[in-house]
Amino acid sequence: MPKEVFVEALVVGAGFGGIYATYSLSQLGLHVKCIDAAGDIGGTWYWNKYPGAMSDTESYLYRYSWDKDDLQTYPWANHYVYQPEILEYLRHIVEKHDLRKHMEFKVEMKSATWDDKVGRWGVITSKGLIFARYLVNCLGVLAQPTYPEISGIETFSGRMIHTARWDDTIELVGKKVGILGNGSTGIQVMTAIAPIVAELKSYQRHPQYSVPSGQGPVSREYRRSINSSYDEIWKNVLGSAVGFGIPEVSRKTMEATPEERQAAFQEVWDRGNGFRFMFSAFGDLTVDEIANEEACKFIRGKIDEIVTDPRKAAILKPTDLYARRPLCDTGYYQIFNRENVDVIDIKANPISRITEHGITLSNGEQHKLDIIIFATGFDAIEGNYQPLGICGRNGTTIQEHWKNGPTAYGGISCANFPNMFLVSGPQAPFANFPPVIESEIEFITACIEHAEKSMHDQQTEGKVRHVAIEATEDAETGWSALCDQLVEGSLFKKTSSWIFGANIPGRKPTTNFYFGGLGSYRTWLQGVIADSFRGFTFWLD
Ligand code: NA7
Repeated sequence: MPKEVFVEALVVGAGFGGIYATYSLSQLGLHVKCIDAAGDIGGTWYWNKYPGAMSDTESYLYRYSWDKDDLQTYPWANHYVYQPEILEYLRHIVEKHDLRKHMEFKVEMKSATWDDKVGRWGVITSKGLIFARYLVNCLGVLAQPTYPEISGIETFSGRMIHTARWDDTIELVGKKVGILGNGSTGIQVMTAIAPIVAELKSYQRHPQYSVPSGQGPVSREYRRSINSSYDEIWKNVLGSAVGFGIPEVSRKTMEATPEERQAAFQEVWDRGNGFRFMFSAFGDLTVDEIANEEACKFIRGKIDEIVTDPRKAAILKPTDLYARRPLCDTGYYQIFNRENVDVIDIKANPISRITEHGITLSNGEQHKLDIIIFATGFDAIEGNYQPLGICGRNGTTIQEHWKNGPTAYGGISCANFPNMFLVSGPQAPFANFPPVIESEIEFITACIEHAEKSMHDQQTEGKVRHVAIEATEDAETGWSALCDQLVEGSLFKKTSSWIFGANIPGRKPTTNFYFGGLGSYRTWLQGVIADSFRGFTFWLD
């Protein structure tokens, strides 16, 4: 990369969002550059290459909806796609649409400063300076891994590795492995490695509710039926709340008889998928504690049926609400029937320290380990922006702007950060990410198209040189208040997880998502466009 580069749009990040943003903005005829700190495309799926990494959105939806021809022809073998298949798919899209020419890797954005006088961003990267009229941040939702603070961690003589920084050269066969973290990531990696390691110990803080994913090969007939109804499928997904292609019912749990309830839970358990279990049997599991407890009882019953050792089963059974990101698995509880797999309740018996040879618990028990895996999650959304020096109008930094918690109008734009857009930023819909990302990028493209047109129209009359589009403070505050209001009554608010930033010690939990549903969000976006980009100012100098 030359020391100074001038482009019209800079896309930061080359994952699902960055690839589509690069495509969409280059379709407008803009000079676009896309950079990523990673060595290649993939975003989340570039980094999260731990054993067993799999999307838990069904394969037919874990792709772009806009390439209709590709939807019909691109192969997928199973109901869920594993990480290498997702990377292969994204590479295929990039090659097919000749997007690599816009992309450069191992280029990290360090800071970005808006210059009002020339109407553009000056972005300092690890490889030089890029000037861009538009800055489109596609930094991902879960990109900053978090590590636990445990005394003695630096003394461990074995290998320590975070799942989001996996190294393919790590040798697991026949090793004694300890793992911290049993969220989506932890349960995937444990299920994958249990058969090959000598010992696997899960140091578990909160047990999790998980249901079968329904993974397995797809038949030709199934594929044919999906292909023949793809338009209808996407129409339903884009109009739904969670965007997972599942029925979203309103039936109330306690209005069903105990037998009907059992049958309804059994049906979604058999079909598979975490979101199906949470939203397709009954419509009130996430808002009614009594209903929620019925689902909890059902899953606890399954754990008792699956796990033969009552000690392990007791540790694996959650007692709190079923109100975190719903998990699904390909045989997670089953691995605890293996003699080489154990679960340790570190709430009852905390880790006292990591030593040279392994982990010591508070009761003095010592576990010899060769490898410690951290599946301990991420500093979600905000965490991606905190290390960056993003400075908007009048020297406002993003950290100052978000001192009371991260906000963005429509999840997309911040007041005083002109011509800057966020994809999967704070307060975007809590729904299946690919269709959320597509919706955001299509809206951002519409904003930029409008801004460009306004600028060019005026330029021909010799009136202006620059354009800047940004959310008003009122619009951003209003959106944030709406997000707070929408999450009221949700049981998700009563559990601690990354969804509210509650996994970061010392951070005040905030509403990081719009809980109004994908369909309503898309209707809102269309309304904003129809209403002459309500809530945005177009500043022409
Ligand atoms: P999650 O869902 O944030 O899970 C992190 C796990 O790590 C969870 O089990 C945590 O326990 C555990 N954790 C975190 N810190 C510690 C410490 N200090 N000690 C012990 N255990 C700890 O991250 P994932 O990567 O699994 O999933 C993130 C998202 O990726 C997921 O929701 C999907 O959207 C895809 P806790 O439950 O907090 O007690």
